[in-house]
Amino acid sequence: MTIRAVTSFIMHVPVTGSQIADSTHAITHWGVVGARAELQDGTVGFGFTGTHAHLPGDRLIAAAIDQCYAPLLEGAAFGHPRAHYRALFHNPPLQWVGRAGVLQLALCAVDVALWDAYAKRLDQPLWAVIGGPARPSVPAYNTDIGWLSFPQDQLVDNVKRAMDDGFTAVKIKVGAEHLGTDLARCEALRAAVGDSITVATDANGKWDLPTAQRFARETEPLALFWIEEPLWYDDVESHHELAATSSLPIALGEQIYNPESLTQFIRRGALHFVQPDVTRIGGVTGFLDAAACAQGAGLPVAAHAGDMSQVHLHMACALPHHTMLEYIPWIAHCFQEPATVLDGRFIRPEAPGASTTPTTEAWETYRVT
Ligand code: 0YR
Ligand code: MG
Repeated sequence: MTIRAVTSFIMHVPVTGSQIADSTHAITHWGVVGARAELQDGTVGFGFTGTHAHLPGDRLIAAAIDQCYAPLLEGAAFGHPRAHYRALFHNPPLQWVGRAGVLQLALCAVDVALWDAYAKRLDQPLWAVIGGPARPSVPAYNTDIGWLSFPQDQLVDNVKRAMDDGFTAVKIKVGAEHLGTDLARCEALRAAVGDSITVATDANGKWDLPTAQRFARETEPLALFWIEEPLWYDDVESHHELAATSSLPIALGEQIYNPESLTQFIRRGALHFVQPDVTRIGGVTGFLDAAACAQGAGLPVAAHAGDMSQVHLHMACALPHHTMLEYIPWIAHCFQEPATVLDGRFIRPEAPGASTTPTTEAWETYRVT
């Protein structure tokens, strides 16, 4: 069985409303930049990375798929996705310009496409191929209600509406221009919804150490579930210092490109909730390695949804130490098997593959070149 063709695609899908913002980014569309891998027997696998729909950057990722990875796969025997990953990652000229950034995002898309094809050929959902199920459904937390661009009243209303829909966990963005704004929003939310709801917070890498320490100290009575990316993404020592001086758990991982970098944070006790993302840390292959590192350290995994949880739902169904999974509904309708939440829980997917096959309609509506 050989790999017949690997080709790139770019889709730009509108976000809820017309624009949303966190502390660092304001976006109008989610970029689904991916690889389509076709095997000799007609099996087609899809995989993608997630971007902020910046077309010049997306074109670089697509070019890396078409020009760097496709030539190494086309005509080759279709093997285990892990073996392909190893060969593509350690290809000497690509390793020189890769390991992170554009090339790594491209490789992630390719890896997921190969896992999708692999699972389809076994006629099993991906969670079964990687050793699941560990659970019949997965608790969801809603991020789409809590953007920093929402005024405080709207934020509180959104969370109440999410609770009416069955969510018992949410994440709100922090990292406003003034810390007082963040504190007021967190206090208002806790006062409005009571103690029963899980409230996580996400600063998207905005703060310095003293600001994060003050946030942690002043929100202590609010029993927040975690602070995500309080500090610059690569700064292990400052996260270590924050962990050592505050009781607020730290979550991070969405900006990390490989399991080894993640392990630096784990070794230093610099995080509590591990948030790898198939779209950045090395596809399904890198994610499974990262999850094993977390398991060895006794830490829970809570995947970041660069894939809007299409693929991560399979990870969460298969891994016993995966905790709640991020819910952002922007691109679910683009796939033949959309990641679906009912009563606050993701339903287990059942179709063969990684739930990454786009519908014909999405393919025709959202593709850009
Ligand atoms: C929007 N989730 C995140 C989005 C999201 C970002 O900029 O990309 O907020 O990926 O941090 O936890
Ligand atoms: Mg985040």
